[in-house]
Amino acid sequence: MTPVLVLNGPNLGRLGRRQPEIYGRTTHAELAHQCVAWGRDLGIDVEVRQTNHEGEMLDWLNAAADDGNPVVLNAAAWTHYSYAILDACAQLTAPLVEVHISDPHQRPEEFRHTSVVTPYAAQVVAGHGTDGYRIALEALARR
Ligand code: CA2
Repeated sequence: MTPVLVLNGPNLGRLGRRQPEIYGRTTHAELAHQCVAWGRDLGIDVEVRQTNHEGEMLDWLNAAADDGNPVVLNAAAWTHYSYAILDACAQLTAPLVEVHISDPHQRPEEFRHTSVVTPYAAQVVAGHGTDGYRIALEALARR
């Protein structure tokens, strides 16, 4: 079965360790564990990865396009400015769900109000904390 890839971008490896008032107390390791368990409940294979390196994320997205993996993507800060991420999302062949732990549109910084991912996303899940990943996996399991 083609696994669903949960791809997390820069600084999300620090989840649960800084800014809990915005991003909550769940660590990335705990989130990865939960995503795999949610996938098991939904009957889908889930693989979770996190990188601080844009080139690595691009390689993962390009491979997902070639292999037809559905993707849950939290591109973190790259969401707001990376045309390389935009081009890679445009190539995806299976559904993409964009996830944000916070709701960038409700945050005061103007730069967070733009997303290069949204035009290619079947759904955007934002502002549900790390539960947003479960919502995204449920959406992909329904397709
Ligand atoms: O709300 C989200 O999921 C974001 O994608 C998180 C990004 C931010 O740039 C986006 O605007 C919204 C930042 C990720 C940084 O993650 C940290 C987690 C814990 C502690 C420090 C940073």
